[in-house]
Amino acid sequence: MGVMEKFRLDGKVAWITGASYGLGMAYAEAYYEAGAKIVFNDINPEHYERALVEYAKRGIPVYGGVVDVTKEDQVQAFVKEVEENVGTIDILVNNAGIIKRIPMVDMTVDQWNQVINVDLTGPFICAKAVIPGMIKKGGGKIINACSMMSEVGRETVSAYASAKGGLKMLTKNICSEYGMYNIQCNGIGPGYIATPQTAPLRERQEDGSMHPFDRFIRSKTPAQRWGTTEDLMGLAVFLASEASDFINGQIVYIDGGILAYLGQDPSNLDESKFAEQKSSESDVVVKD
Ligand code: NAP
Ligand code: GCO
Repeated sequence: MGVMEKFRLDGKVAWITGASYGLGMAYAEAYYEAGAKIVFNDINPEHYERALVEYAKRGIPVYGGVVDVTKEDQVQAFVKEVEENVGTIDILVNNAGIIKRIPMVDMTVDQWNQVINVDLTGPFICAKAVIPGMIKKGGGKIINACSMMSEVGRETVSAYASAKGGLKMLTKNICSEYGMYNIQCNGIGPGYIATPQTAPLRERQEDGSMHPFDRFIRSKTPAQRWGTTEDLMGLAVFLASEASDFINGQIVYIDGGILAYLGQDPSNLDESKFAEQKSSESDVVVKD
């Protein structure tokens, strides 16, 4: 097999959770281009229906369902349905996630639990559901949506960082426990990417000036820009393909260099150089 063939996903069944827009839809598009059959879910029926229209517009056949990743009965039933109608799931991307930006002392236990349930328990539930099929089939790929917050913290994201830190260790543990079955479990660790999840951090101020956090992130990123969903597609395909068969338990950071860089004084940035980085068109269409 030629080396580029190793990056193909022909005939593989790829399930990307929470892929109605944002990073999940970008992963689905990349996997389709690489030859995979696409399966996705979303918790919100309206977003799910709008995503079906968007996938059709892009010419991407999908199999999907309205499934809450925190509900094991829904997940187990969905995986059984996919196995009957599409085939055994070869690739699982635990992409679905939420964030609540609340100072820790003001956060309720319910708010904390909501974030932990989606961002950490959800990936556990989904991986638990697909691993038996992967073992029967002789192997598989599990890719967890980790984050800069799997490594560092910041104000107001205590639950999210705790979940993403836990997801880093869940990634290493699935690697440890199921690597013997030719299952590779790795994490993709995006930096700051322009999607609906980060839109509040990029909105222009009333006077048209940059959001302070936008200026901060650009001062911490050597490329002085936010990532785009397209930036992540190549790594997502690599981690889902045979090209990464001997990589296991790793979190691969794709952050434009943030984790390597001390950063510069935000006031040094020439604001005139920067247009507001908006989420992609499909994000806006699906996530009203
Ligand atoms: P996003 O725009 O907020 O999209 C999240 C997706 O997950 C939405 O489709 C959402 O559906 C779905 N979802 C939420 N809760 C769910 C549940 N219980 N069951 C099923 N689906 C659910 O997020 P994103 O920016 O694309 O990020 C995707 C993943 O990458 C997340 O895990 C995020 O933490 C991680 N990440 C993002 C960045 C970034 O800068 N954007 C960086 C690092 C890591 P609804 O909208 O219908 O609720
Ligand atoms: C935040 C952001 C981040 C990004 C991402 C960074 O509020 O700090 O939402 O958490 O989503 O996780 O890698």
